[in-house]
Formats: sequence, C-alpha cells, structure tokens
Amino acid sequence: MKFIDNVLITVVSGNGGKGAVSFRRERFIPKGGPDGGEGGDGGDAIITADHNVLSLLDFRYKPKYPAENGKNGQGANKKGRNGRALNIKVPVGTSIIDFETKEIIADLTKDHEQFIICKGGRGGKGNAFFKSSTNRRPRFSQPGMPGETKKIYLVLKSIGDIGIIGLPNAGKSTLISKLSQSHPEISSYPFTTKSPNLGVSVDEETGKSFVIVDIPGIMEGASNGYGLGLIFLKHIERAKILLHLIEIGKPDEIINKFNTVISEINKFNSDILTKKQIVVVNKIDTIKNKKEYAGIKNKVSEHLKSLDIELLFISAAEGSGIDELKEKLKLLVDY
Ligand SMILES: Nc1nc2c(ncn2[C@@H]2O[C@H](COP(=O)(O)OP(=O)(O)OP(=O)(O)O)[C@@H](O)[C@H]2O)c(=O)[nH]1
Ligand SMILES: [Mg+2]
Repeated sequence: MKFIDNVLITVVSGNGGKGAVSFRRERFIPKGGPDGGEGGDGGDAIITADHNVLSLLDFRYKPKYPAENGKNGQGANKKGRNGRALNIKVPVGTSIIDFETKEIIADLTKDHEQFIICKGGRGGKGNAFFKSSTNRRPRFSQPGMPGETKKIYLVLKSIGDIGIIGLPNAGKSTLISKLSQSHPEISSYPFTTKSPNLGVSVDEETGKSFVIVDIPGIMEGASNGYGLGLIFLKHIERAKILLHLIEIGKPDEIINKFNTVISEINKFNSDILTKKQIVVVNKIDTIKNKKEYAGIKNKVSEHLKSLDIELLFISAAEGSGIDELKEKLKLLVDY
C-alpha cells in the first residue's frame, strides 16, 4: 500500500432549494391562496473517521467533494426534498487543516468521530409563508441559501495501533508481512523501506483487527538527519504500542542496539517513549547453539526486566514465535 500522508481537497455543501411561488387551483375555487412550499435544505459535507479506511490514497484521484443540493419547493405546499449529506470517510488519526488559515479544524482520533465541515444552505421559504393580511397573494418566494466551499488538507499522522521500530535490516518488513496481509519489499540491505507500510492483522475468531505500521529503520544519528532521519516517527506518534524489533547477536550488542534506537527517539519526541513497549528479538534461527541461545535470552531478559519491558524471541523468516507474538499484541492492544 502506497503511503500518502497528506492531500488537498475541496469540499462543498449543497445549496438550499428555492421556495415555490404557486397558487391553489381547484375546481370551484377560482382564486386559491398561495401554496408555494419551501425549498429543501442543502446536504452537509461531513468527515468521519473510519477504521476500515487505511489510506488517503484515493483522495489523490478525486479532488472535489460536493454534497447534494436541496430540491426546489413545489405547489400544494410541498417542501422540496433535502439534499443528501456527503459523508467523506477518512482514516482514524486524520487531522483536517484549513487551506486558507492553516488552522486545525478538527482532529479525528477515534473511530466514527465526525465533523461537519460545511453546513448545507437552508431552503428558501415558499410564497405561502409570506401570506399576510396586507398581502394575501404574495408573488415572491425566497431563494435557497448557497452551500459553503472549503479547501482543506487531510493530514494523516498515524493510523497504527502498533508501530514497529528498530534499526535498518532488523526484519521489520518481514515481520509485518507475517502479522498481516501486507507484502512490503524485503531485502538484505539497510533502508529497503523508504516510506511507511501498513498492515492489518485480523483475528479470524473474533473478526477484530489492529493496524500495524512498519516505518523505515532508525540509525544512530537519525535525529541529526542520518539515514532517513526521524520524520517517519510522526507516523507512530499515535500508535498505542511500540514493537521494538532487534536482530539477535551477543547480549551486549542487543542491549546497545536497543539503547541506540531509544536514544534517537528520545531526541525526537520523548512522549513517544511513554507508550507501552514490547521488545522482540528476531532471527533466532541464526543461533544454532542452544546453550549460547539460552545465555543470550537470560542476559537480555534480566536487563529488560529492570526496565519493566516485555520480551519475546522470534524468527520472522521461519515463523517461530509469531503466534505467541500475535496473542501478546492482541492483549496489549486491549480490545
Ligand atoms: N535469518 C533470518 N533472516 C531474516 C529474518 N527476518 C528477516 N530476515 C532477513 O533480514 C533482511 C532484512 O529484512 P527486512 O524485513 O527487509 O528488514 P527491515 O527491518 O524492514 O529493513 P529496512 O527496511 O531496510 O530497515 C532480509 O534479508 C530478510 O530476509 C529471520 O527471522 N531470520
Ligand atoms: Mg523494511
């Protein structure tokens, strides 16, 4: 899935319908009174966060979103039909920013959260409304009020429940491909991933799902712009959980790698580190010696226990530990 993190669109609410000018015409009533009905209201333009929408990509191909106009009023006091509201569905975690003022109009952080961007124009009154003792046969009605037009940016900060962080080449993309239907590029050189990948992990029993974000690798000095820098961290700012993936090696190496990534993130935005974390050591298939493996496990768990961080060992490539990891993530996401 190609990752687009902002789009510019134009949203238009519907115009109100015109009020009718009409007079009652019935047999034996030669000069019936006014009976022009009012126009229907224009449809509102509404933006709704929806967890089924994962990307802003579709908005690239369709820049304008008009709601329906209200219908004109009719004779016999018939009100025109209201215009249908336009409901634009965006990913959870979308901010709406006014193109003119650059102000944030709304931040849709929860599923089903809605915001009316443009109110539809009200329908005009028909001539029946204007009947009075001094003007019993008004020959005028109101036009409908015009709808509003707004140019807005949709900006996606994050839509992930789980953000995968780690050094380049740790196996992040391999892991997301095992946890979800996502098929990102995987390769043995660093910085294979150049923009975030999204995956949805669906629990076959309950049908519930969570979204995982795989961002480009973070290297030492990233906060000074090395590698791909840290700009992609904004995509996990709203993730609930950090999954820190580390390639297996000597215990000290694992702990050093852990510290490197944490210290770079800390320089970017230390709030990110207040999230729940789980450390996952990957590529355990490369350590064949059982004693050596047990030693690594012990040392690393000891270290992370003191930090109160959960730890798991897996092989993303061969699949060992993946089921256990899925179970753990389900609990952590807490649905
Ligand atoms: N032996 C072994 N190799 C693995 C495992 N998981 C991933 N790899 C390999 O590690 C290399 C890097 O994997 P990626 O999934 O592309 O790693 P990444 O963290 O997404 O890398 P960047 O996007 O470059 O940061 C690839 O050659 C993978 O095949 C594993 O469990 N065992
Ligand atoms: Mg990758």
